[in-house]
Amino acid sequence: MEMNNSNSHHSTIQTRKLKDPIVTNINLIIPFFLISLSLTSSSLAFPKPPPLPILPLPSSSQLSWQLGDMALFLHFGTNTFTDSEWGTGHTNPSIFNPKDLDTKQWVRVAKDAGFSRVILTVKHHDGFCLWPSEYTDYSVGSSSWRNGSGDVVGELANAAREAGIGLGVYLSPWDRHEGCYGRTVEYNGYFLGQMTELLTRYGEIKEVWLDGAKGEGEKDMEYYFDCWFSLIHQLQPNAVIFSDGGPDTRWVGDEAGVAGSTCWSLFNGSSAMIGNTDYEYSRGGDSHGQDWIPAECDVSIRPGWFWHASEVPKSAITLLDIYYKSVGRNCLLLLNVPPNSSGLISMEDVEVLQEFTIIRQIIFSNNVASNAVLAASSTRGDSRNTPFDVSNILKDGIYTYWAPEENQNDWTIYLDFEESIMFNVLQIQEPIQMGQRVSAFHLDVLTNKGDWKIVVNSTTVGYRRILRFSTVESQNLRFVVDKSRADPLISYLGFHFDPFSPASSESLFSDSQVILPVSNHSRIVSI
Ligand code: FUL
Repeated sequence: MEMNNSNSHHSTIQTRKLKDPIVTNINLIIPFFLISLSLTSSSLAFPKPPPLPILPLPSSSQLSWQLGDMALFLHFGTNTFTDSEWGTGHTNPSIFNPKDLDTKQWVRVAKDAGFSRVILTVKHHDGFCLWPSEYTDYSVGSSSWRNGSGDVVGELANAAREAGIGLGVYLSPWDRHEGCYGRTVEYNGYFLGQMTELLTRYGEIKEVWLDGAKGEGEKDMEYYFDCWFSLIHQLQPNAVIFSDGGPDTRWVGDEAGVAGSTCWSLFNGSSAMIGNTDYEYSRGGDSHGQDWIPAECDVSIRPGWFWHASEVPKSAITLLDIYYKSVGRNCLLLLNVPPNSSGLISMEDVEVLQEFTIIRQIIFSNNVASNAVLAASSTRGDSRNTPFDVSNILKDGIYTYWAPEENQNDWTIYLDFEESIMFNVLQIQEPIQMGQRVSAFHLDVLTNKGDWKIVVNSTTVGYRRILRFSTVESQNLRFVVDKSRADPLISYLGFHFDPFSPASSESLFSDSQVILPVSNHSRIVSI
């Protein structure tokens, strides 16, 4: 019945159309009108979609790693009690007895100083395990600490979870204690057995740190890296794997915490040899790299990686310099702060970290551009409701950004501070979820004579780029992208004043720059 009705209705309309030419025309005009109306309203109501991302892109675990900025490294084990760096693997495990061990203190220190995760040497090269592994008796289980019933990894995992910060494990492939080290199949089995314990007993693990170090003349053997990587990703899908060449984060190539002043997260993982790093390639990455493997900068707060009574921590100003050269160069800073033989982070280290935190807050909590009047050379989907407006560059985070219109030959952001303002630090962020793009940029200021003068120029940006230069006092500025792998996207511009860094240290100002002579140039050297 219904089918019939609809058929007859359909034929009625057709008949009418044929009979009456005016009705026929209206029937043609109305749909056309409706279509054009809907097209007009769609272009008014809907913004232009985001630009296409450019490959390679970070995974979600790489993004969360990078957004964390800093991680705290904890070197701890029998070496802490023997005043050594590379234990022989034959120290009596009973020596391990940190009477006041308090992992909550470690985590508190990390959190208060702005570290997003802690990474513990659960087994260093000497083979001593900080958890009771079923595959060896060379562990806390044989120590005098808590009569052999303790588990440092378990305690740290609980403390980190309670505090809401991530946990990572350093499990050394090179093992100077384990008897089967050197017998490839057997040792790979042992290593994977231990890895499985670590990745299944302690909740979420955010990072697995695979150290490529091995002493000269040690037993030769092959590590089954592909097998290790697959197992780790299978058991802990949110973990990043660190090694000399990735797969998720790469070693920067030095132990000073310093990245190249050009630093791409792009890299070719297949050309990196674990245990045989090409230092130049690692510190700078590769603008043509096929893989997203950002660099991690490891460095110790003290001369050694393990705690030694005779050593003292670096100053907060030195840490700030390292911060500029790691976090400020698109990397994660992995700062080692080794617990002492009581099982606590020493007070002198805590004090330095507190100072480091305060000076970062003083410098970076104030963006002197926050009230600037902004303009851009162009804006994608140029209309009032474009989501890519230049005002995004003053909003925190990478998920809002300025995008220029396509096919431009000028990519410039203009800032008018409305009064002369003093600054000596520029901070830039790219929305790296869309790929790393910028490969050259510069900052100009407008002089009293009305011409533009360059303050600083540089190369890559990435997640975060921070540049220091001599103090500039200016009202009008322009930030210019000179070269980019695709239309440049800028999510943040910060102008800050750093009164702490020494004014004229060559090592501090390694980015090429031209210094502008400024009026009323004043500089606070220390407070
Ligand atoms: C190196 C190791 O040999 C050091 O002892 C330390 O663990 C450092 C982070 O990595 O390769």
